[in-house]
Amino acid sequence: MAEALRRAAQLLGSARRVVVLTGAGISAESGVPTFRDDLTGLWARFDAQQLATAEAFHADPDLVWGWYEWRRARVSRAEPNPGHRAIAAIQTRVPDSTVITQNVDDLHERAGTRAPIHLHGSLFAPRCIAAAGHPATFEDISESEPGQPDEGGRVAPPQCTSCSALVRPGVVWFGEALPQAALTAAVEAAADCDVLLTVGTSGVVYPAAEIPGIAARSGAAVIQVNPQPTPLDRVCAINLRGTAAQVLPALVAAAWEETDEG
Ligand code: BJW
Repeated sequence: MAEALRRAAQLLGSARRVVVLTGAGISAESGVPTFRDDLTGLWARFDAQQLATAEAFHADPDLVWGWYEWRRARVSRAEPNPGHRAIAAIQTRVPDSTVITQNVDDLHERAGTRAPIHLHGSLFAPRCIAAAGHPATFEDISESEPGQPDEGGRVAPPQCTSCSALVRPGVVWFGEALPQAALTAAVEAAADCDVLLTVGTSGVVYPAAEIPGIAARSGAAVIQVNPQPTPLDRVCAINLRGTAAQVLPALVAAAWEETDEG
């Protein structure tokens, strides 16, 4: 690990364009459950097909909206961890860097990252189901309600005040297109970077999972931070097996200590 960290730090410290791609693992140490990890994963307790699809929302809007309200409340109480802060520090050190996240939380922003690209939308940007991309105008009563939504509790979604249609979570469900501008910007950044750092993603959900391969085929060094092996291992020049909050601060410290000394 020490030698792999040193090599990764050399690559990062000398890069002029860096892309960081994150998944649920970056927020795990902030107390936000991942999707697929045993025991802690959100989908160990809930059936994804039951909750994270447009079909599920149409079949049972209260159940699905309640699940997202529970997650929104949980994320609001969470704080960025040292991994999020190390990524913000990379952006400070390398101004021409891009942070791409599959996460629907706002922990990168709260750690100081400028304009992360959200490939899968946001828990904080609900929209009206009537028209794609139409932001919802609705009275958000959840902040004024006593208590927090329960895990698995049902909450009726609000209605759009301008057209009366139901309001839905502003996230990308399976079978839905990713926001085109976000995906284009992510692919362009990956094709034009020196180093791509992939952190805390299982690499099984497409098209996000293609992004490290795009960078590798364009000549970038791909570095992965994940305690577990993933299908992305084969496109990675370096695999750092550890958690984001442990590995990333050490990587950033080593990257710029070496550059400053050299
Ligand atoms: C740590 C750690 C620590 C733990 N530190 N690490 C090509 C091939 C096959 C299938 C497809 C394909 N292209 C498209 C598809 C279909 C589908 C897909 O990918 N299916 C596969 C699952 C088979 N993709 C889609 O449907 C996408 N849409 C699409 O392609 O549309 C096409 C279209 C075009 C035009 C018109 C219409 C359609 C949409 C995908 C949307 C994904 N949405 C979700 C839910 C978002 C809402 C919500 O939050 O509820 O996004 S699914 C879920 O998975 C969520 C995540 O962003 C995403 C990725 O998960 P992630 O982040 O990797 O988390 P985990 O839990 O899987 O992994 C955590 C990792 O962290 C693990 O590796 C741990 O080891 C690690 N870890 N602790 C560091 N402390």
